[in-house]
Amino acid sequence: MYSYKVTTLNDFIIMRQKDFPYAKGELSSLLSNIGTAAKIVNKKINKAGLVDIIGKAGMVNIQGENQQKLDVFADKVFTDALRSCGECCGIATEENQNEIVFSDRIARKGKYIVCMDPLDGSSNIDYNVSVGSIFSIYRRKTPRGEPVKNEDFLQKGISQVAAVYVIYGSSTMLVYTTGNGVNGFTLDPSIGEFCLSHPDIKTPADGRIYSINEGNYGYFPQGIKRYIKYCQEEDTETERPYSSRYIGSLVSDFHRNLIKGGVFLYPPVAGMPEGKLRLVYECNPISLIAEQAGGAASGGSKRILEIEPGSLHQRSPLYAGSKNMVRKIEKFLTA
Ligand code: AHM
Ligand code: MG
Repeated sequence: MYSYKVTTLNDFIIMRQKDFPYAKGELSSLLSNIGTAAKIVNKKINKAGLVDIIGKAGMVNIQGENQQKLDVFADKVFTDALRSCGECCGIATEENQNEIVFSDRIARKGKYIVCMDPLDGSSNIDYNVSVGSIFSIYRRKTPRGEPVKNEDFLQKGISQVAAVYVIYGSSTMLVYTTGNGVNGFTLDPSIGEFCLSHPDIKTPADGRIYSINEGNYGYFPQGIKRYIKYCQEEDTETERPYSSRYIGSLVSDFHRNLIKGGVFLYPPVAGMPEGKLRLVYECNPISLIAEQAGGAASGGSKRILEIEPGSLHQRSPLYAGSKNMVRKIEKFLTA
């Protein structure tokens, strides 16, 4: 039943500012700007099929992938929002080879940098399947006033001050952490506000869902092949066989498992020895949210958040979700 006492994203962000007594509200303002831009992207996604926004944009991004019109749209909306909010001095995005350093007077003094995948799962857009947006926020390292450098964007995931994802699903949700637990907000289209719907999300330590593109089975490391067989075996005590669920949109697959319990896997595959997902703007923010919800995230042999990025678009295998499932995968990989 809908309660009329709603806590909007902005109310919540302001309430939580008390957790950071020395902060001056810049991060709050940045998060709130991401929320507003997400509403604009959401509106467009909702109209896909009716307006000229589905299909290829006719350009190829740095990953060599065909950009979709919505990729380009979402990238522009979030870039413009971050450029103009005054708190962000530069961004890295899946759609650009190099970081973008904001040069105007106010942005130059911004405290934060943002790494983002503006529209994740874009191969699903044309078919009305859920997609998402992912953000990883860091404090700048270069002194304020000076243009930020590549090193500012190559910080370990552990240094993130906040991580956010937006899921454009059967409803639209924004989930974020500032290192103090994870909270989820559902967009109420009737008032145009993200409202607190999933306070203090905790993911089950054990789950019964494994999410992986099994079409690539032949290429998986032996440990992952053995883990999949383990998931499929019958065992009453551990309630196996587990269920296999794979949408092909990281945010959606991860979000379902976060709430229900489960694990998302993207291991190395043919032609992609480090897997497909990008460390800086996909694996790191998802991993911070997983850990803050009591789950875990591993690259196989190392905690994702402790990997030192060498380049902006570097890839990493990702095993993220319920803690005991992630630990089990690590054991299979080292056995
Ligand atoms: P994208 O950032 O180009 O959209 O690619 C990332 C997506 C993830 O959302 C998803 O987990 C993965 O690619 C699916 O890949 P595959 O089709 O190989 O299973
Ligand atoms: Mg992506």
